[in-house]
Amino acid sequence: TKSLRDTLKEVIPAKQEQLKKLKTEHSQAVLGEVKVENVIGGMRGLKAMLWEASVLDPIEGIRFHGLSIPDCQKVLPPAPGGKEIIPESMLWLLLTGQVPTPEQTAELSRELAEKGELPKFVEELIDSFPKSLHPMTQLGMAVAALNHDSSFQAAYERGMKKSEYWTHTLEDSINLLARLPALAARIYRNVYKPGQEFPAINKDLDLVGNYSNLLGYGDNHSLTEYLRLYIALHGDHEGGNASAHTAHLVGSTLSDPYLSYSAALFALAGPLHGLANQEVLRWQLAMQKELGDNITHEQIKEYLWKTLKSGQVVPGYGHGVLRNPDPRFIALQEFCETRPELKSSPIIDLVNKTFQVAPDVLKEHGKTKNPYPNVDATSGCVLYHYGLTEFKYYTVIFGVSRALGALTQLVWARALGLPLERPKSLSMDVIEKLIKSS
Ligand code: CMX
Repeated sequence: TKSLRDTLKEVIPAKQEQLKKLKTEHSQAVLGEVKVENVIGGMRGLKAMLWEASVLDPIEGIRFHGLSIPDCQKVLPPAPGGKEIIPESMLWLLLTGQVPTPEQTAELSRELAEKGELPKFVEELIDSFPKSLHPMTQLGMAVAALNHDSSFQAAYERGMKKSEYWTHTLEDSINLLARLPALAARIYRNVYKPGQEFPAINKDLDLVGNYSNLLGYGDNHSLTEYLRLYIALHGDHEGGNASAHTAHLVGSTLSDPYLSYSAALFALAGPLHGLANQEVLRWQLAMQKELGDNITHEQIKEYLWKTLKSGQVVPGYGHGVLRNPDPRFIALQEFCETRPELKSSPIIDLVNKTFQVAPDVLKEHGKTKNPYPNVDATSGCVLYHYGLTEFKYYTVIFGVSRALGALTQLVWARALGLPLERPKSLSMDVIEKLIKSS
């Protein structure tokens, strides 16, 4: 079977050629216009980044190299004994644009497991953090510290050729992905289950199999399968979202993948982005507490209005690009449908009921461009049902996942020789001048 590296070596030249052609033949072609609303509106809608692995359609949702989520669920190999997509097969697809065989997937799982141990000083660093330090802060700091062993940085210091950038970026990316489960699980154990013995990494298990084991949930097959699906699905959501964009920006300075992804994690830690799944759960539990059992649609509607009238957003609803229910939300809902224990779960029931009411309320409220749920509307609630109730930790799981897409792009950005990112900024005075003179 062909290795990941050899597959990449094969697919990179065609992409380099494609970029060269765009540069030489079409560099002056117009892709859109820049309006004042783009500049003052967080660059929404501005087509300004190259991102290879996935493209987000406002109506259809995400496609990974052209494959929709249901397509991926059909063709990407699961873990042995499992049914759900796993991060390894998603990573292979994101990196190469090809669907891996089960053997290639298993080989990648093994490589990740073999590289999964943490350096001693990183273990000690994590152990030294106060338990009260937010798990995302811990994750970002520990990922940055892994750059101690960066292959990219060492090769850069030695004076590597530009054509070697991508191989060292890949090397670091694989090492980082391999170490994320032990790193993220250590944070969980230290903060929430101190004093328990850490199991060793099992070389025969897939990445999430090991992650679940290290977290202490290895014997919960349903939760492990859910984590596989969730982490694979969440891996990439094109380039403009704050975490992916941050990794891309920082990587464009030739910071190594550890530093680039560490920066991305701090963008993910914001409540409008990755922290939303924790916010959703907090909000749904508060609703449950206030309204008690057998909540009616009418009561949820009132609760939604109360949230909106107090000036807060409804967490888990709306999106910067999507204008339809998020297909990742739908995929997680379908997962819940297949599991009797989730079908009868009060918190999942509340998520479903909220979904039946919230879009109409948000439409009537009239502010958000997208009144439908995003993936976070349910992701944390499933974890909660399975007993992973420490919701400050949820963004860390998102952080393990988003590494797939952000690191893939770093490999492609270096393989394609993309330059330092440096958009032009304008002051309001200059904008007014430009308007007057146009
Ligand atoms: N509830 C109430 N109001 C909302 C809303 C929601 N769920 N979503 C958007 N709005 C409001 C915005 O706050 C904005 O109001 P102002 O004009 O007063 O500033 C207005 O509607 C227009 O916003 P928009 O263009 O529809 O949405 P944005 O692209 O600005 O923001 C997002 C997108 C996700 C930050 C926003 O919808 C939101 O805050 N949602 C709740 C938090 C959430 O679920 N985040 C997770 C997103 C997925 C992820 O990145 O992980």
